[in-house]
Amino acid sequence: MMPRPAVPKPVTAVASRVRDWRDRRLADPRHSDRVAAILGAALGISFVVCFLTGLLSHAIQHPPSWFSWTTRPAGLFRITQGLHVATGIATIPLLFAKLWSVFPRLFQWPMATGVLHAVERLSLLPLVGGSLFLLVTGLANIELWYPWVFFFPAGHYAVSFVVMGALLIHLVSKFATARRVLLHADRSEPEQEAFDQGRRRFLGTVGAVSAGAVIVTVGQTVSPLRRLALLAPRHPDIGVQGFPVNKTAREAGVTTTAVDPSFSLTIEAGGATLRVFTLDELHAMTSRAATLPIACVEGWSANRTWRGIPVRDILKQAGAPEHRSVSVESLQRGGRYRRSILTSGQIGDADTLLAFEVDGEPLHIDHGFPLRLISPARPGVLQTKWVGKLVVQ
Ligand SMILES: Nc1nc2c(c(=O)[nH]1)N[C@H]1C(S)=C(S)[C@@H](COP(=O)(O)O)O[C@H]1N2
Ligand SMILES: [Mo]
Repeated sequence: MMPRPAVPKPVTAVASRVRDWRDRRLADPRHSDRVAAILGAALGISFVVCFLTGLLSHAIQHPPSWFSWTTRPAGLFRITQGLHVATGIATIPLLFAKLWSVFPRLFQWPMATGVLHAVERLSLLPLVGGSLFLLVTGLANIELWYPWVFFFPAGHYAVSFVVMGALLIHLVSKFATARRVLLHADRSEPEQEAFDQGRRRFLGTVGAVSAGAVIVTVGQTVSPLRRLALLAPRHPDIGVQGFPVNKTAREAGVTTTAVDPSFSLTIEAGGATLRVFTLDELHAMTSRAATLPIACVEGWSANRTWRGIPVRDILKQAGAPEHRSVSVESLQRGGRYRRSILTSGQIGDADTLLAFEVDGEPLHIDHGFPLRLISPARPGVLQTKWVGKLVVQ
């Protein structure tokens, strides 16, 4: 039997033009396997650090029964959350560089060579889409801009798991190639020199943009760099009494209740009122000073010296049962951050205060006058302002 003549594949003019364009691009050092692998490794590190610090922040704010967060060192959350925001910001230029670098590879025919390859390629959708979502929502949150309907932390948290799942698939499928191109030269000697130069210039630029983006924002929490924090929306030393305010008394609707001369602090347990303290009674108790940061989840932090009464002393005077958690409630009527829970461990720390002074001055109403909670290593959102009630759980 005569062998059948090979039928030429119907490659259309467009398809072959696309293939030529792609091959030309892939010969450019900026689109090489090695650049993809190096950017991939950098992204892998920044994503994992960002994910772990994000998980930690979530666990501190919504502690599962097995989790208990420390109060020491007092600045620990400030560091982990600073890292979360800094790695997120560093990721933005890295991600765009990586997308631009690997973009020509999307134009591949056949689209997939098998089921596994198809899964790997499909996983790029949640990987890229989810990463962009995390970076855009994270950045908008830092700017206190909420152009969406969902609750930011819940959406940001849920999508991070989608991205981590897709990233795992991506890592497993690319690991062998990445390892090979990172360990071995991928050109012949004469070509290598020029190729390496192009590659280094590109990676150097991407690295510099990424580091630059961090430097102009990280001063919001690293004080020696505060003068460089050109793009940081919050400065640790700008605001009433020299530090930022996220929610003003007016926004919280407490401008009359907070200055009411009949203000008192109520301690409740088991549905009954244990004790009511007037401000004068509280001021007459032995106060304590502590230098502690307000460390907002948005990445800014400000270290200040607070004076107030340890929560554990107030509870003791009220005859409250010990070793319980306590709900700290604000005069603010609505809003998500009108209350926070202190764990018994946090209450046990003498520096967990209901503060009435900051840096030697009475608290400004925007910082929580007449009483605000301040406790070591807690996220800013849990440092409840305008405290009017403690409810023993
Ligand atoms: N009652 C109440 N307390 C609150 C908030 C709030 O919205 N309402 N915001 C919190 C947040 S997000 C932060 S970062 C700190 C900011 O404290 P500051 O304004 O004194 O800097 O207060 C916290 N306490
Ligand atoms: Mo905050």
